[in-house]
This record gives sequence, structure tokens and C-alpha cells, in this order.
Amino acid sequence: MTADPILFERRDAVARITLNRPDVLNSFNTPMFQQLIGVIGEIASDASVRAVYLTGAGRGFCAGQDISGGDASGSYGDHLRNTWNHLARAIHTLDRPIVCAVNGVAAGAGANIALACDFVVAAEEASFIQAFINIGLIPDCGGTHILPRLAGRARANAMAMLGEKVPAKQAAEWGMIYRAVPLAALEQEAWSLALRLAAMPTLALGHIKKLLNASGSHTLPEQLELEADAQEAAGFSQDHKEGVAAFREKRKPDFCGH
Ligand code: T3D
Repeated sequence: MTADPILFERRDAVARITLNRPDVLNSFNTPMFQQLIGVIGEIASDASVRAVYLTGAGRGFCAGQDISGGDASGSYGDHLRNTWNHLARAIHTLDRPIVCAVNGVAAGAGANIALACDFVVAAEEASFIQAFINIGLIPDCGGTHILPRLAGRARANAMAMLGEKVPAKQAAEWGMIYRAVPLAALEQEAWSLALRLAAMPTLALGHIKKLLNASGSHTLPEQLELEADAQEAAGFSQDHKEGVAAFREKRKPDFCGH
């Protein structure tokens, strides 16, 4: 019997997703895409999930597309549109924060899936490799969009064109990821961050994510207008009322997420 390529469980208000093809460093085949896209869809329509935790089984996080089948038999463009592009958009647009615990090497589209998440906490032993050029491909799954924004153009060139491997500590120093921690501390650090986010004002977090994602392609006046709309919505939330009441009563707020 083959194991599920995606493990999914709910723990309190956190949805925990594990990429589970450790023998091939959690590289993606079709059933794995189908399951992961399905799981993210479930989360999107379940407001009781207030944060997501994503990690990999075994010694790697994800080595991108499963390339063990040899040369492509079909169109890569169509394949991307039906799989990785879906995944990148689903991560980007989910109105809940996603913590990615990068437990080992993140290569190809696997690196770009990790970098698309809102908080990347990586084991110091992990690394990020835009492995595409080694097989004559280009960084996909949003790589050419996110790399220059996260790391600057010069470093993006080195990663994308030279395929330079970036160790997690270096990635954290560059501001490309949130933190690098020893492997033994990864689970504890990343999980407690997910729990912390899950107890925060979820509606406001969703708006913040959307605003920050939009900021790269907007002028300041456009962004100010979006902020006004988002603040209007946040201002009517239960969590805003609770936050102000807790402040006045000098107690800790108990946020419900809406
Ligand atoms: O539309 C399309 O289809 C195009 C889309 C493309 C999206 C992409 O992601 S393209 C990029 C695909 N990924 C890669 O090219 C990465 C290939 N892997 C590597 O370069 C190396 O494995 C790593 C640098 C990631 C890690 O190296 P190392 O030495 O730590 O591990 P390893 O020994 O190379 O790998 C361990 C096993 O995983 C090994 O199997 P074995 O020999 O023990 O039976 C290896 O073959 C397997 N593996 C690693 N990556 C993949 C893989 N199997 C299938 N697909 C992989 N991507």
C-alpha cells in the first residue's frame, strides 16, 4: 500500500500539512498535487482554521517536480498552469497566514512554494536551490517574481542563472526568509509561531497579507485607498472591539478571528 503523499490534520485552529514522499525528497507527482490543492481548498472554505503549518517528511522539504520519469511527454506550459501555478496562487491568496517549516533542502519549485508562504522558518541545515537551470529550465512557480523582491536582483541572478545554493542562515541574513534555527528546534519554533498566529485577529491578518502582496504593483495613492477599505472592514470586526476593550480593561485580549 502506498502512503498518502499529503498528510493533513487539524490541531486546534491550525491546519498541519506534511509533504509525504520522503524517498524522493517530497518531489511532486500528480496525486500529490491533487491532494494538496484539495486540502488548501478545504482550508479556504473553513473559517475555523486560523493558521496553516506546512512542512516536509524525512530529510528534505521538497525537490520540486518529480523528474524521475525522464523527458517531458507533454506541454510544460499546460502542466504548470494546471499544477504549480494553482498551488502558488492558492498559497498567495489564502486569507490565513501560512508558516512553512523548511526541514531540509528546498529545490526547484519546492523552494518557490516555501518562499511563497508568509513565514519561512528553516532548519540551519536546510538550503534553497533554484535547481531549474541545472536541467535547462527557468525558475517557475513564481520564482522570477519573488526572488528579486525578496533578495534583490543581483542575488536573484546568482540563484536563478547560476543555480547557486543558498544555505538557510544566509537566506535569513538576506531577509529572504524569516528565521533559521537548529533542526532540533525547528518544530517547536515554527509550531509555536503557527499557534501564536492562530490566536490573533484572523480577519485583520488576512487583510494585511492581501495588502502586502498587492503593494509591489501599486502606487502609494492606490495602496492608501486599499488600506482605507481594509481598515473599514477591520474596524467593524469583533476582534477590533475585543482589542480595544482588553486595552481599556488592562487584560489580555481573547480574539475570535472575525
Ligand atoms: O511543468 C513541468 O513539469 C516543469 C516544472 C518544473 C518544476 C520544477 O521543480 S523543475 C526542478 C525539479 N527539481 C530538480 O531538478 C531537483 C533535483 N534534485 C536535486 O538536484 C537533488 O536531489 C537535491 C539538490 C534536491 C538534493 O540532493 P541530495 O544529494 O541531498 O539528494 P539526492 O541523493 O540527489 O536525492 C535523494 C533521492 O531523491 C534520490 O533518489 P535515490 O537515488 O535515493 O533513489 C533522488 O533521485 C531523489 N530525487 C531528488 N529530487 C528528485 C528526486 N526524484 C524525483 N524528482 C526529483 N525532483
